[in-house]
Amino acid sequence: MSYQNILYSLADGIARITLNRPEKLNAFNAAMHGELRDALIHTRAGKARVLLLSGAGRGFCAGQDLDERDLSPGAPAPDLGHGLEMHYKPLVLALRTLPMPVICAVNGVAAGAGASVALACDIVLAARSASFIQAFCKLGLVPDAGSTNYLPRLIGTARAMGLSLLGDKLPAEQAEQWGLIWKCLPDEQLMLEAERLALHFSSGPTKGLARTKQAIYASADNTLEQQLDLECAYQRDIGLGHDYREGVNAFKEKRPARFSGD
Ligand code: LHQ
Repeated sequence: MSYQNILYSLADGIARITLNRPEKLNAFNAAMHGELRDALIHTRAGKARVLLLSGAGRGFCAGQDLDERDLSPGAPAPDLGHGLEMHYKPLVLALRTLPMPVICAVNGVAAGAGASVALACDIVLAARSASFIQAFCKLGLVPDAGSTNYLPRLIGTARAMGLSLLGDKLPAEQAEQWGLIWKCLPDEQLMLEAERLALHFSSGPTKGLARTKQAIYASADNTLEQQLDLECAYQRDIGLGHDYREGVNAFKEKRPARFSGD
């Protein structure tokens, strides 16, 4: 597979996607969206057990490529909703529903929809020099690609509102302190830790981990009773598979488990 706007590989259960337009801080254009869609389909259909997403160069992603649209006087009014429907909504849903852990290594600034896409991932690591910017308000826009869902849930209304209405830069260290991301790491350790986690998940109980992320995301909309029912259904399903049996037997035999992912 050869792509122009991303780097992609799938080996030993680890799928890696690197946004690769470093001269534009990896801003999304239509071509990159097409390639991401294709790579995610391949990841889902292939033998991947974890996905690692990161960016090339000094930025993670500066959001929508602002050069892609002609907004000069006289140019036709754009339908921004169409772009969201066509590109961002499928991307966010593909990441959220991928049946495996998705790690995001935020190597530099994540702005606008770039921040949203990072926060759509299951485990977000960030370099100490990275930052998150809800840049939308600077363009007169509403936060999109899921930001209005993630931010209040992760950090509460007051902080979500402040970040979204002001567009201030949130340094990675503060993002970790606020609970927006999993971990902030020294720059030189970011990819080492991301790769360590990817390796860990590549031999993990993938089906159980996929159900775990599904259950946690579903909890935002469910009552306690609905969530108890969901846990019951998922656990019943998982209990029929190989990995539960292997996990318990490995525990009893005092050896590391050899999970197959089923
Ligand atoms: C860029 C971009 C960029 C193009 C940096 N596009 N070139 C929107 C509309 C439609 C529908 C769907 O949804 C959305 C969602 C959104 O994502 S809206 C938000 C769009 N993003 C932004 O508003 C962020 C714009 N970028 C910035 O504010 C800065 O570049 C940040 C704060 C990210 C980084 O600042 P610096 O580190 O100072 O870098 P820089 O500004 O010098 O950027 C480096 C280059 O990248 C530069 O090009 P140049 O040729 O001058 O070296 C920028 O023009 C280019 N670039 N972001 N989004």
